[in-house]
Amino acid sequence: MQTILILNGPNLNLLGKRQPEIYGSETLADVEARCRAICPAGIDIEVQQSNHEGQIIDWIHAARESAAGIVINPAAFTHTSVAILDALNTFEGPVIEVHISNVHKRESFRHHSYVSLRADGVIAGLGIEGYVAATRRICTLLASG
Ligand code: DHK
Repeated sequence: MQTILILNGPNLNLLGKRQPEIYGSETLADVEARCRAICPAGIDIEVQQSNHEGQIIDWIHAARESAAGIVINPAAFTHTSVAILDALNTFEGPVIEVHISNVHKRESFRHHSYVSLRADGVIAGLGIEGYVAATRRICTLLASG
């Protein structure tokens, strides 16, 4: 069994309740159910969320041993965290960066991403369907070896 780690940064524990006009009304539990539903046999997902940068870094380090790919929505850490970029650079599998909203249509401070320097793909503005697209892409990459 291979695992895809789906990591979420600060405030995404409130997904579904927080600014639904921007982030929608579905929750992280919905993200988990939708992503698991499209995984073929032999691939499972693990969804994690933290409001703490160090915890996210620790999960990325653990993923070096336990995960085949990472889907990451670093939320606000996208725009600030060299440390999360450095952690992702220690991970050898595919990494897809997801933003629920179209960050390029929003404030200019959201236009820059440190994580994009490592990501193999970047998805923005598809709502939580972005997680599903990212998970599908990682499944494809894992299947192609
Ligand atoms: C989520 C956040 O919390 C913001 O800080 C980012 C991202 C955008 C999203 O669209 O998923 O700027």
